[in-house]
Amino acid sequence: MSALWRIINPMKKYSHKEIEKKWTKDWYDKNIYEVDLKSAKNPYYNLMMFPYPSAEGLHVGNMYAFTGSDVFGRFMRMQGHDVFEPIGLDGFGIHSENYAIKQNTHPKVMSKKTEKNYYRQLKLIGNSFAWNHRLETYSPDYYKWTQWLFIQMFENGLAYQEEANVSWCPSCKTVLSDEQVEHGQCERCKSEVVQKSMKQWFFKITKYSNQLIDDLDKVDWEEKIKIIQKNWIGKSTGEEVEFKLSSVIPESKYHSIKTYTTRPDTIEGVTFLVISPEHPLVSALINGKSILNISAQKKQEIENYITESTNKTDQDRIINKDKTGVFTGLYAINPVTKEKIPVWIADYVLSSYGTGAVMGVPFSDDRDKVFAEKFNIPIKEHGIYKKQIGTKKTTYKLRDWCISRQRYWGAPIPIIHCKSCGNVAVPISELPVLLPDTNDYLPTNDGLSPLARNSEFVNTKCPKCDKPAKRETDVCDTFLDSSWYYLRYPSTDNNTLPWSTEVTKKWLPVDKYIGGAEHAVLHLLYSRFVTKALRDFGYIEFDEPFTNLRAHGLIIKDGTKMSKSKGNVINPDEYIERFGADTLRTYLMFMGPLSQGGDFSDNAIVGVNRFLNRVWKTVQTKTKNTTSPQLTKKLNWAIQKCTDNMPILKYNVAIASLMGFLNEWESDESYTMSKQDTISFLQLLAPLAPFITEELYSILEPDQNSIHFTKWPEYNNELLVEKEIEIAVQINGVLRSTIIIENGWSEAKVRSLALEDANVLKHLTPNDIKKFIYIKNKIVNFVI
Ligand code: ANZ
Ligand code: ZN
Repeated sequence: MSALWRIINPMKKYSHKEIEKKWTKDWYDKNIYEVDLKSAKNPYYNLMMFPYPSAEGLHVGNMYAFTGSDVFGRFMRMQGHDVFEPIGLDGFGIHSENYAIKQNTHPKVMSKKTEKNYYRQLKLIGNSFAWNHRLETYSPDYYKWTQWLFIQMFENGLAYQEEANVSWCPSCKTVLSDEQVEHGQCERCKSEVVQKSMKQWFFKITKYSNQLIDDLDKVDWEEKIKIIQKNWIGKSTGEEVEFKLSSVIPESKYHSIKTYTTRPDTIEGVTFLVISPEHPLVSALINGKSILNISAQKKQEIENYITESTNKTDQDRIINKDKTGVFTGLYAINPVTKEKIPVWIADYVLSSYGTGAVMGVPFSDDRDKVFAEKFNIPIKEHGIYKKQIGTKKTTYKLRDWCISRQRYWGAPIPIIHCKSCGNVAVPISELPVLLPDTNDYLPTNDGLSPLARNSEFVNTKCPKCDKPAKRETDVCDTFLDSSWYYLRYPSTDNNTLPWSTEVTKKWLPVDKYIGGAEHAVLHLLYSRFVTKALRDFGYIEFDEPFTNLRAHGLIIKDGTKMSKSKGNVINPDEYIERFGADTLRTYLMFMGPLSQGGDFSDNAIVGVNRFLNRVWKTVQTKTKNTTSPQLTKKLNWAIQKCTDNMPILKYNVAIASLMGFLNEWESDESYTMSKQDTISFLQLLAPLAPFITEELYSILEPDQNSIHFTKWPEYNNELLVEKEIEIAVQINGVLRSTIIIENGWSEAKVRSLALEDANVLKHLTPNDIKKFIYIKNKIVNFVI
């Protein structure tokens, strides 16, 4: 930089407010982050999991995920990709509606408020979003296509209505899908759910059980998420083994009971059978006339037991340690030992799994053992039976996706019930079926959606026969809204189709997906299913929506996960106001690898702010005509560190190297950098701190465009001679940080670097140090 420039422009103080405002405006005025979706040569679809904020706004934990995804997108852009980074709002559903109800505000009004605040906050953090493509799931332009998707499922035989045992949340006053029940509680409100038999809409996700397991091999996902999903689908291979009843039930078709077992070799140890309370044989027993001579007392006993167990959730029934049950009075014959064995009803056997009947082997199976011991059933040692006795069978734990909700705030299910034609889909040309604008939206306990009270909505004509008919009044599960949004983003301008063929071919599947691991069996499973179904219907050509998935860690505050329910949320607005988005972003990314999350602390953010202030000053005062030879190697080292660690989301290591470099640059008054080298340094920092780097770049290169579209610097392998080492820093034996040192550094140098580390300073003040232990090139431990 010429001395002349310095004279004309005396250095100003680093004013994050001024800079961030200026560049936000500049970027959006020029639309620099909008990609030309049709002509882009090197498309890269960088997506963050769909946010569902409430009107309270985003907290720092949310910002952490958004920033993590954006830093990656910015890095890829500087690698020469045309990065498409869309954003939108998942605002239909119980989470938004519950909040609106709590605030006594109509969900529609509340959602407008949420939307405004949410986009305002998102603009502040400087993500390179393609704002022109944003979408909101409650907008009729969007849910029209959600309804279209429902109809595709219906017409292709993947959506059906059936009376079934489902989980009901008494607080949300709606049914839930299996995936929304966690440890017997509603995923949203944490109330205990109850079981109810209700007529509901289901999607046949079970048709894809096998593919959903096998295709996990095709995607680059974290192993931990793949395992959770595989276990949820729960593939099991075994045999169906039939047991004849010792006396035939004349009036029923039941001459035998079919069990499902993964251990047919234990057949010699079977001393009883158990059927689930929902097994059809049970109702035959209670309702049949001349069935054996079952006493009225026995019947009553059985009926009581059924009532007792229908209130329990499946999860309760499996984990319940105290086994309960009732003897039926029936006996069956063990086909191998020919022994007569009692048939029991017990709810630790689930009706929805296998055949709903189990052969009891108390000698080998723990559950059976507990049961046999409680009810004095013999426990028989057995050998290994080698011959095949049953028929081979594969079963899955996964059940069909219950999609209907008895709530207001969702996309109405586009079905019309006609007395003569049955269930008829609303014609596509009549979509969307608009959610009526009404003040009568509160959920009730009667199992009906509030829409059922709206006769204007309910009464319609059958599209087939034109006779009076009634609309379906349940709405779609919010997870249906989010199961396909990534398909819509590149095509938000298409009014006639949910997505355009060419653009979809070019941009999908999503290249990088970053989000929370808590959706392993919810959103991530549903989206995969929907994608496979749409491929089979012929609408898309790929069968996995997310090629590469990485989960981010959680932000901890005061020892627990930052969340609204814990009451420990930090509003990013204050920090952005005080320190700027660049500082907040860089600080969040410095806490640790993105996969690990971190512990939020005020002291540490101050340290990062100081770093950016030093960047501001040093870049402007020490950029001259040439680079001091002492800095060349160090800069090369920082380029290598950033280049290698950005793609694996270890931004913390990248930042540590930039801090290391800056230390070196400042360490001697005479050290200077050439303009080109300073720009390289700024480029490395650009994805993390997009505003300050843009400002400094514009000072150095007033005639150039944005730094964010420059080509990432390259490092020279030959200069990487000095080996640098990552070492752990402990305080009282607890890992607090990682620093990068160079081979051969003195103990004193290592110690002083460790004491500059923000994460270390969070946990000690130098005066507290009692002892310093350094194991060369491995570990630093401060005893305090
Ligand atoms: C006899 C036996 C002996 C079993 C033994 C296991 C061990 P996975 O592996 O999860 O598929 N089972 C079958 N249907 C059931 C149902 N509807 N509800 C509850 N339990 C059921 O488990 C299959 C095993 O779980 C089956 O194999 C059956 O018990 C039980 F030493 O049969 B086994
Ligand atoms: Zn009709």
